[in-house]
Amino acid sequence: MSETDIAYIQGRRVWDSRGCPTVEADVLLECGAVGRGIAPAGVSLAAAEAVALRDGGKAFGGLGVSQAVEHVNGEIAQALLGHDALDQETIDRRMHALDGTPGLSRLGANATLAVSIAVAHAAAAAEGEPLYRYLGGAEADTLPLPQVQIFGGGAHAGQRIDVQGVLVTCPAARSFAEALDWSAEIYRAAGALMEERTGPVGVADGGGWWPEFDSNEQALETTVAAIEKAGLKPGDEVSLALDIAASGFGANGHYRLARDGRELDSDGMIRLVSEWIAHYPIASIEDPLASDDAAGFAALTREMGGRVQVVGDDFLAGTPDRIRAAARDGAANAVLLKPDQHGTLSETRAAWQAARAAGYAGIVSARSGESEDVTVVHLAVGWGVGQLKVGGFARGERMAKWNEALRIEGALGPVARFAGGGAFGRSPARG
Ligand code: 2PG
Ligand code: MG
Repeated sequence: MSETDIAYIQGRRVWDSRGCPTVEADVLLECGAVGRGIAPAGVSLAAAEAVALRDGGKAFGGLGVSQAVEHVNGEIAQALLGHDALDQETIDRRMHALDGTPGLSRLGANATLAVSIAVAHAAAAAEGEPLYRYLGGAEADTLPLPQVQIFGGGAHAGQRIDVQGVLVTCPAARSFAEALDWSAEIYRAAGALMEERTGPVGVADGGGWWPEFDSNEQALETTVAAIEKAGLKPGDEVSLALDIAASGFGANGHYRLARDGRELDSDGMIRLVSEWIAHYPIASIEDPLASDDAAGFAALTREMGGRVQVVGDDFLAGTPDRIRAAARDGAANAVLLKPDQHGTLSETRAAWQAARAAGYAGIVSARSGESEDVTVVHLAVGWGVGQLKVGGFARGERMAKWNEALRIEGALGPVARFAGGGAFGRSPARG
């Protein structure tokens, strides 16, 4: 028996930022070190994602997690007790083998992810290191470029506008802290602009302001106005990053914009996004086409990928096979990494390795349903991913993560670097 063997695992039901049930796991090691993980939950479900286990039935809209929690306390605990927490890969593989399905649907990816995260934290605690250092060693010195949501939209805001998130990113800032200072001023300015226009304004699921707009373009214009109102220069200092999440309003080459009733085919969607890129200081576009539109992704990336980062979220589902296939077609140049799409940290890391090998940039992302768990920040720094997206500049589950990144920057002190604009994905220039 070793000091870092798992001695005890405790699962329980806790609640996420939307008030929905989710799975928490605590892992205790023989040496007394403990770690905790909480599974997040999103709404944009890519076909290839790992599957969270929900109880169904009437209670909590069918979103209960009692079976997933039972699996943590039963089968998973039994299979992992006595195993070395320092060997994350073996532990994650064991959970997969125990589950027996490709998407972890039997045990629940919410159960396995909570345990996987808890194991990593317990192992780091046993080593006496913060998680980012445990994962990345002394090389883990780079704070990611943040994408901060100014307006929510799409499924995070009752489809009030089609675009799921209008975000800002500050590549010209000199540090992570400065990028957050700028984002905070822009967020405040956007709130003041909305208050002038429509009176008191609420926030959407990801912490961005509620998008009380008549068109997607108004949201983009207001964000540019907020950057200026904050005394910053759109384009030079601050750029827009859009999560279009086009699978929310399109499939089979057909897109329907709910706001203005426009119906577009894939080419029309590419034209619309290209116009936005021409008119607004956009540096990054995520899921500009539906996840089934690989040809559209390739065409848009050929056209625009030298100028902007083209991010595959639902399109790539963070899976190595899809990343490699997309890279062969030249579709997208960056991948969003959401640990719950994989169900274990080892698979999330494998996805990032596949992305890097294919020349893609990466963005570690929280989900729209979140908690006080700050693990994603440590993954971004520990794996040197370069970009981080955890939502807006409000709500505790968002601020917990921004604040954790500030703590890491402070702890690194003079050796801390800031990824800045070098973190963006770019396709090779054509011709
Ligand atoms: C996304 C995420 C985070 P969700 O699409 O990038 O904003 O949304 O977690 O709802 O899938
Ligand atoms: Mg997305």
